[in-house]
Amino acid sequence: MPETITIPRTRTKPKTERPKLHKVILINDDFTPREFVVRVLKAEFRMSEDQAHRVMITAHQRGVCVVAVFTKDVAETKATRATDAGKAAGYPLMFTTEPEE
Ligand code: TYC
Repeated sequence: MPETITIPRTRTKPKTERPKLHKVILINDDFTPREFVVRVLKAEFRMSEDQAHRVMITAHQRGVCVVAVFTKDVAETKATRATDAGKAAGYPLMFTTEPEE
C-alpha cells in the first residue's frame, strides 16, 4: 500500500477588496466670487481659510482642483451640497466626483 501524501490546498477564498475612494473636484467658472468659493469649501469640507484659499486659487488658475477624497456616497453628497449652495446663491459653482484609479 503506497503512502498517501496530502498536499495543502492553496487559498481559494478571494480577498475582499477595499472600496474605491472618490475625488471631489472643484471646477472654475467666471462668475462665482472667490470669497464665496472659499466660504463653501470651509463650510462643506471643513477646511481652514488657508487651505480653502489655496484650493480656490488652484481651480481658478488651472481650471480644476481636487478638494478631497471620500467613499463614493460621501463624495457625491458633499459635491451635491456644495454645488447646491452655489445654486441657492445664484452662482454656477460646480463640484463633481470621479473614482480614484
Ligand atoms: N474664477 C472666479 C472669479 O474670478 C473664482 C472661482 C474660483 C470660481 C474657483 C470657481 O472653482 C472656482 N471670480
